[in-house]
Amino acid sequence: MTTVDPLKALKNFPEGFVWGVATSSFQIEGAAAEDGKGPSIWDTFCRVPGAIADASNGNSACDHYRLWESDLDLIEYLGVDAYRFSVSWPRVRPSGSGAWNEKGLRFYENLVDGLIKRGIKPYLTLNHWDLPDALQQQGGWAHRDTVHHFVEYAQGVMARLGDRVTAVTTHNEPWVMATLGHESGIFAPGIQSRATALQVAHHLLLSHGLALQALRADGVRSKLGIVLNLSPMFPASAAPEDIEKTRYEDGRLLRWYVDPLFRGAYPSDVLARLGEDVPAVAAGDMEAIKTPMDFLGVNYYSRSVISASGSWDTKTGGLDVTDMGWEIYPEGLTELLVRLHSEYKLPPVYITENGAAFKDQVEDGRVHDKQRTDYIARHISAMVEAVKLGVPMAGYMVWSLLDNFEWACGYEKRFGIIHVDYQTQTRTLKDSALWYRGFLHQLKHDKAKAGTVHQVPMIKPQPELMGS
Ligand code: IFM
Repeated sequence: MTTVDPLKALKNFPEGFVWGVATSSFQIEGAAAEDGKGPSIWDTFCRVPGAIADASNGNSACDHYRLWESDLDLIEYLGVDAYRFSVSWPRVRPSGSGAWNEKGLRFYENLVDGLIKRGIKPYLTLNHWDLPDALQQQGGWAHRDTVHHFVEYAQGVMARLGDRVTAVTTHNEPWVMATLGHESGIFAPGIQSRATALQVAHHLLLSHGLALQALRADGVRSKLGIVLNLSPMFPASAAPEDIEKTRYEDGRLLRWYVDPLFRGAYPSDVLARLGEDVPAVAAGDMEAIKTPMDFLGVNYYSRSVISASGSWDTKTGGLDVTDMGWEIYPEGLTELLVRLHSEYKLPPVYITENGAAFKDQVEDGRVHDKQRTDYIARHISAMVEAVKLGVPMAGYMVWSLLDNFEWACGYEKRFGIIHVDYQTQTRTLKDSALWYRGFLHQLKHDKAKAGTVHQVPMIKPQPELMGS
């Protein structure tokens, strides 16, 4: 089992390195139609027969809309520096444009104030996929008007919260919204068209750049950036067609986003393969997309192995897999970060998501999720390697604080370091949460002696913090 020596690790961390936990609005809040919230594309998508593995929806989720204060107590108990959460656009502006919903804005204002009161830095994401359904009826992200609605939404939210929020992410994982939402159609809004997906990706990037410009013009002082889901890609074999497909997929996942953000251009090898699917780009768009960012967020879970025939059996790789079927490959995190650092001029980088789903069980009030603890520890080690190799790392956040609605998998997959009983809404800290707490505690406070984190004495769960 890989371990992290926190004191050695500490030496390698830049001043002000931020440790956190992450969630998103649709996955935890519930209260889907309460206090004036409008429907999002995910509320609609959940009604499509067969779209969600367990036929569930986000109506109740983790009931965080009501339980937010005790959830913040849990975050405080973990001893993290930061909490990454997202604002539900249809909760604060139900139709996407037009009237604002004061109750929705107040919810996030209370959340932010509650974090600050507990000494936790708010890291706010504006778009973690839950587009107002009213905007989808007008074409959604495929329509250029949505770009301008997003900029207005960003300005409205930040006019209210910008004086208190440490960092703002415009979009979480644009590749997922574009490709899974509009090309394979397995995510909301369930469209299947490569041309639409590429136009959506362009509009997401454009709205990111324009929002940064507008927020800076408004005097917002929070750090501004975007979050990308990235993974290193390997050809399944040395066959030329596998190598060529890998280059294309790498272009679609990584270079399609990172090149415009840092170089102001889409990758020419990908453009050359798109034929009529090349998106419409107006004069000035690429300059706007290249607007300098204060940080880049990277979500890392696994590697990808690409075969031209489309299928690759993870058993061939010989690596352990998570309950999502994703290979556990921490080295890929180091490889990815080092590659980004050598090919692009990076701002400070956060791992904004990293974690794993496993089949957890509550036994006598405990969840012994050794595999998740190991997963997290090994990925922190991999990040430490990247720090040593000069990558400008600024933070690390575990996905996720709570078990939650895992999109098309519904509630069947559990990513939380805190277990959620969806019948009673009881929270139980898993061993991984206690480990993370112990790790952070030792990292920050135990100056006496170095040792592996697995020697940190287990902290007893505190029942009063764990729901009833
Ligand atoms: O749950 C998701 C999250 O919403 C975005 N990144 C990946 C996670 C795990 O699939």
